[in-house]
Amino acid sequence: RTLGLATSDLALMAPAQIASAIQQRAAGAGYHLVIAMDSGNDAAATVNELLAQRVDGLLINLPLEADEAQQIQLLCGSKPVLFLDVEPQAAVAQCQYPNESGARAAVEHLVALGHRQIGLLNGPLRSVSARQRENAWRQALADHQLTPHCSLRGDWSAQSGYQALLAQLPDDLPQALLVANDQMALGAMRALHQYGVAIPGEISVIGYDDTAESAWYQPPLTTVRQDLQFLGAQSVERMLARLQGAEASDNALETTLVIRETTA
Ligand code: IPT
Repeated sequence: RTLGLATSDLALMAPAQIASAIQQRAAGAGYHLVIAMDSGNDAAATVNELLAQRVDGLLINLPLEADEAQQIQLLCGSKPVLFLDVEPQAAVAQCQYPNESGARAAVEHLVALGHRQIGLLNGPLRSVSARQRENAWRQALADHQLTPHCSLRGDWSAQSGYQALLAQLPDDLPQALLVANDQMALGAMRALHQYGVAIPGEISVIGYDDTAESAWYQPPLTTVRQDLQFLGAQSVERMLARLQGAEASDNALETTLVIRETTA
Protein backbone atom coordinates (compact mmCIF):
# COMPACT_ATOMS: atom_id res chain seq x y z
CA ARG A 1 0.00 0.00 0.00
CA THR A 2 1.52 3.21 -1.21
CA LEU A 3 0.78 6.91 -1.06
CA GLY A 4 2.38 9.47 -3.37
CA LEU A 5 3.42 12.99 -2.44
CA ALA A 6 4.14 15.58 -5.12
CA THR A 7 5.92 18.43 -3.40
CA SER A 8 7.52 21.76 -4.11
CA ASP A 9 11.22 22.21 -3.40
CA LEU A 10 12.27 20.27 -0.29
CA ALA A 11 15.14 22.70 0.24
CA LEU A 12 12.38 24.95 1.63
CA MET A 13 11.57 24.47 5.31
CA ALA A 14 7.78 24.34 5.19
CA PRO A 15 7.43 21.73 2.42
CA ALA A 16 10.21 19.67 4.02
CA GLN A 17 8.52 19.70 7.42
CA ILE A 18 5.14 18.90 5.86
CA ALA A 19 6.70 15.97 3.95
CA SER A 20 8.29 14.70 7.14
CA ALA A 21 4.96 14.76 8.96
CA ILE A 22 3.22 13.02 6.06
CA GLN A 23 5.85 10.31 5.94
CA GLN A 24 5.55 9.65 9.67
CA ARG A 25 1.76 9.45 9.65
CA ALA A 26 1.71 7.29 6.52
CA ALA A 27 4.26 4.88 8.00
CA GLY A 28 2.19 4.70 11.18
CA ALA A 29 -0.76 3.54 9.11
CA GLY A 30 1.32 0.95 7.27
CA TYR A 31 1.65 2.94 4.06
CA HIS A 32 4.80 3.38 2.06
CA LEU A 33 5.35 6.98 0.83
CA VAL A 34 6.80 7.82 -2.57
CA ILE A 35 7.92 11.43 -2.99
CA ALA A 36 8.29 13.30 -6.27
CA MET A 37 9.70 16.81 -6.06
CA ASP A 38 8.77 19.39 -8.66
CA SER A 39 11.80 21.50 -9.40
CA GLY A 40 10.93 22.38 -12.98
CA ASN A 41 7.50 23.92 -12.47
CA ASP A 42 5.82 21.03 -14.28
CA ALA A 43 3.15 19.68 -11.96
CA ALA A 44 1.74 17.20 -14.49
CA ALA A 45 5.15 15.60 -15.06
CA THR A 46 5.69 15.30 -11.31
CA VAL A 47 2.29 13.67 -10.83
CA ASN A 48 2.97 11.28 -13.71
CA GLU A 49 6.11 10.13 -11.91
CA LEU A 50 3.93 9.09 -8.98
CA LEU A 51 1.27 7.46 -11.16
CA ALA A 52 3.98 5.38 -12.87
CA GLN A 53 4.75 3.93 -9.43
CA ARG A 54 1.14 2.79 -8.97
CA VAL A 55 0.41 4.76 -5.82
CA ASP A 56 -3.04 4.25 -4.24
CA GLY A 57 -3.65 7.94 -3.51
CA LEU A 58 -1.92 11.25 -4.16
CA LEU A 59 -1.17 14.23 -1.93
CA ILE A 60 -0.26 17.32 -3.93
CA ASN A 61 1.70 20.06 -2.17
CA LEU A 62 2.36 22.22 -5.22
CA PRO A 63 1.09 25.78 -5.64
CA LEU A 64 -1.73 25.38 -8.17
CA GLU A 65 -4.41 27.53 -9.76
CA ALA A 66 -7.92 26.04 -9.84
CA ASP A 67 -7.73 24.94 -13.48
CA GLU A 68 -4.29 23.36 -13.01
CA ALA A 69 -5.59 21.37 -10.04
CA GLN A 70 -8.62 20.19 -11.99
CA GLN A 71 -6.33 18.95 -14.75
CA ILE A 72 -4.18 17.06 -12.25
CA GLN A 73 -7.34 15.51 -10.87
CA LEU A 74 -8.34 14.32 -14.36
CA LEU A 75 -4.87 12.89 -14.87
CA CYS A 76 -5.29 10.79 -11.73
CA GLY A 77 -8.54 9.21 -12.95
CA SER A 78 -10.34 7.38 -10.16
CA LYS A 79 -7.49 7.62 -7.63
CA PRO A 80 -8.15 9.88 -4.65
CA VAL A 81 -6.22 13.16 -4.79
CA LEU A 82 -5.85 15.74 -2.03
CA PHE A 83 -4.46 19.24 -2.62
CA LEU A 84 -2.46 21.13 0.01
CA ASP A 85 -1.72 24.39 -1.81
CA VAL A 86 -4.50 25.25 -4.22
CA GLU A 87 -6.87 28.11 -4.96
CA PRO A 88 -9.61 27.47 -2.38
CA GLN A 89 -12.43 27.90 -4.93
CA ALA A 90 -11.10 24.94 -6.98
CA ALA A 91 -13.56 22.05 -7.09
CA VAL A 92 -11.06 19.55 -5.66
CA ALA A 93 -10.47 17.99 -2.22
CA GLN A 94 -8.21 20.23 -0.13
CA CYS A 95 -6.42 20.28 3.18
CA GLN A 96 -4.84 23.67 3.86
CA TYR A 97 -4.67 26.59 6.25
CA PRO A 98 -6.52 29.78 5.29
CA ASN A 99 -4.01 32.42 4.19
CA GLU A 100 -6.34 35.38 4.54
CA SER A 101 -7.08 35.06 8.25
CA GLY A 102 -3.43 34.33 9.00
CA ALA A 103 -2.06 37.42 7.27
CA ARG A 104 -4.87 39.52 8.69
CA ALA A 105 -4.04 38.41 12.24
CA ALA A 106 -0.44 39.46 11.64
CA VAL A 107 -1.47 42.95 10.54
CA GLU A 108 -3.93 43.29 13.43
CA HIS A 109 -1.11 42.44 15.84
CA LEU A 110 1.17 45.11 14.33
CA VAL A 111 -1.60 47.73 14.29
CA ALA A 112 -2.45 46.95 17.92
CA LEU A 113 1.19 47.67 18.79
CA GLY A 114 0.72 51.14 17.27
CA HIS A 115 2.49 50.68 13.94
CA ARG A 116 1.15 52.60 10.97
CA GLN A 117 3.82 52.03 8.34
CA ILE A 118 3.60 48.34 7.65
CA GLY A 119 5.56 46.78 4.81
CA LEU A 120 5.32 43.37 3.21
CA LEU A 121 8.00 41.00 2.03
CA ASN A 122 6.07 38.48 -0.03
CA GLY A 123 6.79 35.17 -1.72
CA PRO A 124 6.69 34.56 -5.48
CA LEU A 125 3.66 35.71 -7.50
CA ARG A 126 3.35 32.21 -8.92
CA SER A 127 2.19 31.04 -5.47
CA VAL A 128 -1.52 31.28 -4.78
CA SER A 129 -0.76 31.38 -1.06
CA ALA A 130 1.63 34.31 -1.48
CA ARG A 131 -0.99 36.25 -3.43
CA GLN A 132 -3.63 35.56 -0.80
CA ARG A 133 -1.33 36.69 2.02
CA GLU A 134 -0.68 39.91 0.10
CA ASN A 135 -4.38 40.55 -0.56
CA ALA A 136 -5.16 40.09 3.12
CA TRP A 137 -2.31 42.45 4.09
CA ARG A 138 -3.68 45.13 1.73
CA GLN A 139 -7.26 44.62 2.88
CA ALA A 140 -6.36 44.71 6.58
CA LEU A 141 -4.34 47.91 6.06
CA ALA A 142 -7.24 49.50 4.16
CA ASP A 143 -9.63 48.56 6.96
CA HIS A 144 -7.44 50.66 9.27
CA GLN A 145 -7.13 53.50 6.73
CA LEU A 146 -3.46 52.66 6.29
CA THR A 147 -1.59 52.64 2.99
CA PRO A 148 1.02 50.00 2.14
CA HIS A 149 4.51 51.22 3.01
CA CYS A 150 6.53 48.94 0.77
CA SER A 151 5.87 45.68 -1.01
CA LEU A 152 9.00 43.58 -1.49
CA ARG A 153 9.26 40.16 -3.07
CA GLY A 154 11.44 37.11 -2.62
CA ASP A 155 11.33 33.45 -3.66
CA TRP A 156 10.70 32.01 -0.12
CA SER A 157 14.44 31.44 0.53
CA ALA A 158 16.42 33.16 3.30
CA GLN A 159 18.81 34.51 0.70
CA SER A 160 16.01 36.22 -1.21
CA GLY A 161 14.79 37.82 2.01
CA TYR A 162 18.25 39.13 2.70
CA GLN A 163 18.60 40.56 -0.81
CA ALA A 164 15.13 42.14 -0.80
CA LEU A 165 15.94 44.04 2.41
CA LEU A 166 19.34 45.13 1.18
CA ALA A 167 17.64 46.60 -1.89
CA GLN A 168 15.47 48.69 0.47
CA LEU A 169 17.50 51.61 1.75
CA PRO A 170 17.91 51.76 5.55
CA ASP A 171 16.31 55.22 5.75
CA ASP A 172 13.22 53.95 3.94
CA LEU A 173 12.26 51.12 6.25
CA PRO A 174 8.71 50.67 7.59
CA GLN A 175 7.97 50.56 11.33
CA ALA A 176 6.90 46.96 10.92
CA LEU A 177 7.39 44.26 8.32
CA LEU A 178 5.17 41.29 7.60
CA VAL A 179 7.24 38.59 5.94
CA ALA A 180 5.24 35.90 4.11
CA ASN A 181 7.43 33.09 5.48
CA ASP A 182 9.90 32.55 8.30
CA GLN A 183 12.75 31.58 6.01
CA MET A 184 12.72 34.96 4.26
CA ALA A 185 12.37 36.59 7.69
CA LEU A 186 15.66 34.95 8.65
CA GLY A 187 17.44 36.64 5.74
CA ALA A 188 15.60 39.92 6.27
CA MET A 189 16.69 39.99 9.91
CA ARG A 190 20.27 39.37 8.87
CA ALA A 191 20.13 42.40 6.52
CA LEU A 192 18.54 44.57 9.22
CA HIS A 193 21.27 43.52 11.62
CA GLN A 194 23.84 44.50 9.01
CA TYR A 195 22.17 47.90 8.70
CA GLY A 196 22.39 48.26 12.49
CA VAL A 197 18.60 48.46 12.77
CA ALA A 198 17.35 47.09 16.10
CA ILE A 199 14.63 44.41 16.14
CA PRO A 200 12.12 45.08 17.62
CA GLY A 201 13.37 48.50 18.88
CA GLU A 202 13.43 50.18 15.46
CA ILE A 203 11.47 47.72 13.35
CA SER A 204 9.08 44.92 14.21
CA VAL A 205 9.27 41.76 12.13
CA ILE A 206 6.59 39.09 11.93
CA GLY A 207 6.98 35.89 9.95
CA TYR A 208 4.65 33.20 8.65
CA ASP A 209 4.77 29.37 9.11
CA ASP A 210 6.38 28.84 12.51
CA THR A 211 8.77 26.23 11.23
CA ALA A 212 10.68 24.20 13.82
CA GLU A 213 13.60 26.69 13.71
CA SER A 214 11.62 29.88 14.26
CA ALA A 215 11.78 29.81 18.06
CA TRP A 216 15.59 29.73 17.75
CA TYR A 217 16.10 32.89 15.73
CA GLN A 218 17.83 35.82 17.41
CA PRO A 219 15.59 37.31 18.69
CA PRO A 220 13.01 34.48 18.67
CA LEU A 221 10.56 35.16 15.83
CA THR A 222 6.99 36.32 16.24
CA THR A 223 5.06 34.51 13.52
CA VAL A 224 1.78 33.18 12.16
CA ARG A 225 1.81 29.51 12.99
CA GLN A 226 0.65 26.92 10.53
CA ASP A 227 1.06 23.71 12.50
CA LEU A 228 2.87 21.77 9.78
CA GLN A 229 3.00 18.55 11.80
CA PHE A 230 -0.76 18.66 12.19
CA LEU A 231 -1.26 19.53 8.51
CA GLY A 232 0.79 16.52 7.45
CA ALA A 233 -1.06 14.17 9.81
CA GLN A 234 -4.49 15.57 8.84
CA SER A 235 -3.83 15.23 5.14
CA VAL A 236 -2.90 11.57 5.55
CA GLU A 237 -5.96 10.91 7.75
CA ARG A 238 -8.25 12.44 5.15
CA MET A 239 -6.60 10.44 2.39
CA LEU A 240 -6.91 7.20 4.35
CA ALA A 241 -10.56 7.90 5.06
CA ARG A 242 -11.22 8.28 1.34
CA LEU A 243 -9.25 5.15 0.49
CA GLN A 244 -11.37 3.26 3.00
CA GLY A 245 -14.53 4.75 1.52
CA ALA A 246 -15.32 6.63 4.72
CA GLU A 247 -16.53 10.19 4.95
CA ALA A 248 -13.41 12.36 5.37
CA SER A 249 -13.55 14.45 8.53
CA ASP A 250 -13.56 18.06 7.49
CA ASN A 251 -12.56 19.98 10.61
CA ALA A 252 -11.13 23.27 9.38
CA LEU A 253 -7.48 24.12 9.95
CA GLU A 254 -6.73 27.47 11.58
CA THR A 255 -3.52 29.44 11.97
CA THR A 256 -2.53 30.90 15.34
CA LEU A 257 -0.44 33.93 16.19
CA VAL A 258 2.74 33.10 18.12
CA ILE A 259 4.09 36.22 19.80
CA ARG A 260 7.79 35.97 20.56
CA GLU A 261 10.39 38.74 20.62
CA THR A 262 10.60 40.39 17.19
CA THR A 263 7.51 42.55 17.57
CA ALA A 264 6.98 45.38 20.06
C1 IPT B 1 4.06 27.50 2.03
C2 IPT B 1 4.93 28.14 3.08
O1 IPT B 1 4.16 28.97 3.90
C3 IPT B 1 6.03 28.95 2.47
O2 IPT B 1 6.94 29.25 3.48
C4 IPT B 1 6.73 28.21 1.33
O3 IPT B 1 7.57 27.22 1.88
C5 IPT B 1 5.74 27.61 0.39
O4 IPT B 1 4.82 26.79 1.08
C6 IPT B 1 6.41 26.76 -0.67
O5 IPT B 1 5.51 26.44 -1.66
S1 IPT B 1 3.00 26.36 2.86
C7 IPT B 1 1.94 25.77 1.63
C8 IPT B 1 1.32 24.48 2.10
C9 IPT B 1 0.90 26.80 1.36
